[in-house]
Amino acid sequence: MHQKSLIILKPDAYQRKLVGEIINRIERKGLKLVAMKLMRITEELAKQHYAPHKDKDFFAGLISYIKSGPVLVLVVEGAQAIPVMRKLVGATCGYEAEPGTIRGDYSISLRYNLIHASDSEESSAREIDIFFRPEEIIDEPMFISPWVDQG
Ligand code: FUP
Repeated sequence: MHQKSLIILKPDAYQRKLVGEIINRIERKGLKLVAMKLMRITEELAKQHYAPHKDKDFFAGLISYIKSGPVLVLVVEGAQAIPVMRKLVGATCGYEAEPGTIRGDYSISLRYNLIHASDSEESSAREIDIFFRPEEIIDEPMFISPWVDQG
């Protein structure tokens, strides 16, 4: 199933110059980049994006972290893009994530875990809507598709 996933390369990914490395992994896997925005997340956007966590004890810390510096927000597309991205990203906690995953290779922290990836089709649609207007999502055929996402 063809899906879109909303990805955020968080302030630690930007500061640690891991943006290129992470995008490289996403492209190498076969997913397509269809939107991208380097920005600072405002308090309002942060609260909207993390609304499902609003009652958690880590909410305030999470909001201040995501606002603490520039982030790269992306939409990636491809076959099973949501579960594929979750696998590439690894477990929430950097010190528990498997080596070979983005968090497993580059994070040793629960909060500073480098990257967000949508966890369902419902959250993906909600999150894409927060950060992008429909006309900002690129719809461009990829001529290598038949070699990448058959079956
Ligand atoms: P994930 O889907 O793996 O990004 O993780 P969650 O949606 O469960 O949590 C969102 C973010 O909250 C995580 F990226 C890290 C942060 N978090 C904490 O800071 N403390 C916690 O105990 C759990 C999550």
